[in-house]
Amino acid sequence: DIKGFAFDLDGVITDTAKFHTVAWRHLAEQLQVTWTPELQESLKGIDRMGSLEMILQAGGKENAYTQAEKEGFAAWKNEHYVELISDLTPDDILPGIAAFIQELNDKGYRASVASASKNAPFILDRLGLTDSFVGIVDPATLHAGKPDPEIFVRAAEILNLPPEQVIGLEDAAAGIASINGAGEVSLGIGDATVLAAADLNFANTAEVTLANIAAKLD
Ligand code: B16
Ligand code: MG
Repeated sequence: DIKGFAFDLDGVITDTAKFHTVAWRHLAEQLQVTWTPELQESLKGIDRMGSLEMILQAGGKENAYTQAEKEGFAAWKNEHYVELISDLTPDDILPGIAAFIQELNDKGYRASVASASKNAPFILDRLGLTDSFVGIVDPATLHAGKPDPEIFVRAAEILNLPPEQVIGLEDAAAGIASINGAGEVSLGIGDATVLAAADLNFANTAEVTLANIAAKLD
């Protein structure tokens, strides 16, 4: 029986991807790396330094900068990003997700957050959701980010549940791979061809309810 839910943040609880895109794209332009929709999609769920490496690689510049320069670029992107997310309010929670989290809280399901974002506590606070979760995995303590299973393994530990009693919710292929590797039930939100590895697929967040999940689990 399912007793808990591990939530990705960006793309599941709120659409911060658009702000990541603005900030990364600005940096890419400064570095003369061409921005493409494929590059944009591939950054979903990937941690900050990993995202920067993918951008540099896309432009053939993976060996062009020192580690200190790369850390400077990542910090510059994050400053821009934090500026963009500082206006978030509870109205920025994706459709249906506030009601779903309320439903989980009311019915005694436990929920945790498995986000690659070091800004996750700030974002949850802006959205008024901090108290809805048992806990948040601190991505700074991970050995490997998504698609490695570690972050979703830790999210189940926070819930104090075995993985098979946990559903992981994700919008990114890297995240679905992490959930599957952790032995949890994977619920993909978005394009079912991109998220073909998910156990359950939902086209958008508005469809995510306990009743719809139960219907698909049969
Ligand atoms: P930060 P998620 C991920 O969030 C984003 O999808 C990804 O684009 C971003 O690079 C990553 O967080 C790190 O974010 O720079 O704020 O630490 O989807 O795992 O909730
Ligand atoms: Mg995501």
